Amino acid sequence: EESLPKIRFAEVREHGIGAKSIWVTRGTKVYDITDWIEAHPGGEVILRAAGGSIDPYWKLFTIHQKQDVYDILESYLIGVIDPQDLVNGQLPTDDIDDPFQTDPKRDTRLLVHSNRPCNAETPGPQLSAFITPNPLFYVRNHLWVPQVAEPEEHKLTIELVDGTEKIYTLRDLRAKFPECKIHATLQCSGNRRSHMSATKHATGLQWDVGAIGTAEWSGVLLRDVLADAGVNVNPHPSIDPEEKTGDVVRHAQFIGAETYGASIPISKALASDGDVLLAYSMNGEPLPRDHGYPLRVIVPGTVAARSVKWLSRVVLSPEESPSQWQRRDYKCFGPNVQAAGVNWDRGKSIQEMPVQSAITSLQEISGHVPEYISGRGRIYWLDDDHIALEGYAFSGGGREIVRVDISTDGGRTWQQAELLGESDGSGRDGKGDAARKGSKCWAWKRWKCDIPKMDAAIGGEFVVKATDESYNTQPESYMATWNFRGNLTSAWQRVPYAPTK
Ligand code: MTE
Ligand code: MO
Repeated sequence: EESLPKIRFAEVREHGIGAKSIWVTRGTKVYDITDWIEAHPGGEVILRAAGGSIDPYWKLFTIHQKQDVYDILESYLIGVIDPQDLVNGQLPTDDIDDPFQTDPKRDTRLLVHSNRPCNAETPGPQLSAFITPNPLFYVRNHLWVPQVAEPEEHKLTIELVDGTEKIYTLRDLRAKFPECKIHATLQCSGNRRSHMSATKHATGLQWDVGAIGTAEWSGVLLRDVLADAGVNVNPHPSIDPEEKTGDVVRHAQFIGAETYGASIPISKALASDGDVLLAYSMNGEPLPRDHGYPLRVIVPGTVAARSVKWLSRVVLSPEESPSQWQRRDYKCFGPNVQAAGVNWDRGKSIQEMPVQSAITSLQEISGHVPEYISGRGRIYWLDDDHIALEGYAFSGGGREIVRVDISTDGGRTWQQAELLGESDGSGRDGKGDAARKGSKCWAWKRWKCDIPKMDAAIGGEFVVKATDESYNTQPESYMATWNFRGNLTSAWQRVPYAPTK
């Protein structure tokens, strides 16, 4: 290192985006990554660090084994930062750009799991309405919140399979296509992970019951936009005998402005009852910045990881999105499989979700303040009185929830909860007429269960499970579907209670 050229940090700054050669620093070392970028075109997160330090970005990425990437980076080493620019042997922190510094302020009622990136869930009592209010809707960010200068000029690029591109501004989308509104529930694949983890630890954010929420989304149908861009939306291109190009489109990939990416099968994107939306508003307001302002995809009935926020690009491709979030994180392996040595390619990407249900509040009819429920083994002391349980139930693929069963004795005997709202399959709950007729059930069902005077002399467990219209239901044990990433926790939720103290 002694012999390496000393480079002033100001010179690194001159090698940002648009420069002939792109430099970055890691620690006090300087790398010229121009050739690396040429070999990895498109969406490279490392470009975010061009002309500065990659350190604040580095820990956010797991796509490669980190040691491999360190090794590659070492081959681009060109020098070290001149000691004149170091304080205590390090770059001063104000020289390091903080991508999170322009993140929005958040409602203090959200239960925060991490700040940078922001991951925060809706508290139980706030999950008790059909519509989750925007400021309380859970936030699941893998990276920072990108900034948008002129929202109406925000560009969406559609890349067709032959490589041609069509560009629409948000203004174009509003002007050219009919507006569509749907009620849809978004649920993170990690919702209730902490419950699974209590049995055997699973890595990831330890969400309780609040990584889920429902909103009325408005926007234009992706199907309409693709048709306008020249895609033969009917019949399905992969079975179209007229298909002339060599590459058959099988996936619609989505790329967010901060480089997050994911994809869905083309059949979902094009289905006339798929309702995949390019949404610009949430509950009648412009999308909040945390939820994708100014434009995001809403893929109803599908794991929320595919509803890409800050949407900037749609790529029609024979392949799934190459992102780590498509090819790695959002997959489930068997309970025997460990993280070490896993062959990610052998797992199927999560799309539609299994049946889910949860208790979100427990109230003594005698007038007690409803208390936030945690599934993590917290014990509730009951008076000898009537109890009301409330919660949600939801299934993937637009399958309507048809029944919710409640047990007060750990699962030996059951009674039926009352499903609230309309049950016409539109996803409505009787408020408003926004849902499209004939569309599937994209929203959760709220439920309530009054439990008559019970024998509070002995302790027990409240249990909830739900059944959807295909008679899919939930597994009894967490171990049966345990997976090391803690995805798709769907076992019966159990909330212990004990007799009055
Ligand atoms: N889109 C972008 N661009 N960046 C992200 O980090 N997170 C995904 C999805 N879309 C994400 C994204 C995941 S994993 C989830 S669960 C949902 O957004 C969360 O949406 P919300 O924050 O609006 O609740
Ligand atoms: Mo997620």
